Amino acid sequence: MNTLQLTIKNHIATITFSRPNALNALNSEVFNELNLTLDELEANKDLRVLIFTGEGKAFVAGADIAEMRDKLPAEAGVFSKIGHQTFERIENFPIPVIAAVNGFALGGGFELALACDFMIASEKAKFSAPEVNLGLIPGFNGTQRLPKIVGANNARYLLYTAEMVDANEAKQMGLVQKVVSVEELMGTVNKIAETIVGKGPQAIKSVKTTVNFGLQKGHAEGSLKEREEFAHQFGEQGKEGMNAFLEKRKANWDSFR
Ligand code: CO8
Repeated sequence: MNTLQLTIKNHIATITFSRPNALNALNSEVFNELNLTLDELEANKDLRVLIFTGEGKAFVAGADIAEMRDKLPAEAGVFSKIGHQTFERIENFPIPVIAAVNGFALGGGFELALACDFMIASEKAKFSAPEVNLGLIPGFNGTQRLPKIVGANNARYLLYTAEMVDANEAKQMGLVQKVVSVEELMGTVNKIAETIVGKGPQAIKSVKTTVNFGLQKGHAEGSLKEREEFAHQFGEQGKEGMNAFLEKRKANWDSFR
């Protein structure tokens, strides 16, 4: 891979965007390599958590403006569709996906982080939807995901002004769940990932599916989905978890995926 690095350890995969000379901007090659990597990770049933981060001073500084500049409207539409499909894949990935935001998360990079399950940021992280500075609008579903996460008015404010907010402001808006020092970022994110790995793997997948289902379809359908998923947990894995509690021992999830 030319544009990203993959490491896998203890059921946790980490994808590092790695085009530091272009602040990890997303071009066609990145999307291609990202989708191939997601194919590989999806087939690996031992994985429990996926982490995204970036090399250097950016998480991802947006779509690659140099590649986008000469696109015709129809080509821009195709590029937007590739982004939509890829980020939907991330949003609905079968395991939790954490954005470890080390630096600039701008434009398409901000939209990528919005498609993750949650964000942990370093004090150096900066967030912005700067598309209107370029006479553009978000094209990877930022207009759709941002209002759901920070509320309509916060979203409108960020989308109209292109203001760059730091990690603490992002936390106040509910964009980011934790802010830590640069040195602590990957250690903290890995610890959170290990906490998730310690839970019932089918239950974690089921929580993710159920939350997304409700967000996409609304309360009534989400509620039915929860009932169905709740009942579904009463197989061997749920029994192991409840038995472990009653027997005062640690649950053994080794045989479950
Ligand atoms: N695309 C291409 N190259 C980039 C990008 C980018 N998004 N961001 C930075 N770079 C390049 C710079 O051109 C520079 O290259 P070079 O060294 O060859 O001149 C290199 O990265 C380093 O950047 P800077 O020298 O600018 O670094 P600074 O620390 O001075 O500034 C900033 C950092 C503030 C992050 C600045 O680089 C910047 O403003 N970048 C652009 C951010 C931006 O506008 N992003 C949004 C892009 S639009 C978008 O993402 C739309 C998504 C939806 C697309 C839908 C499909 C149609």
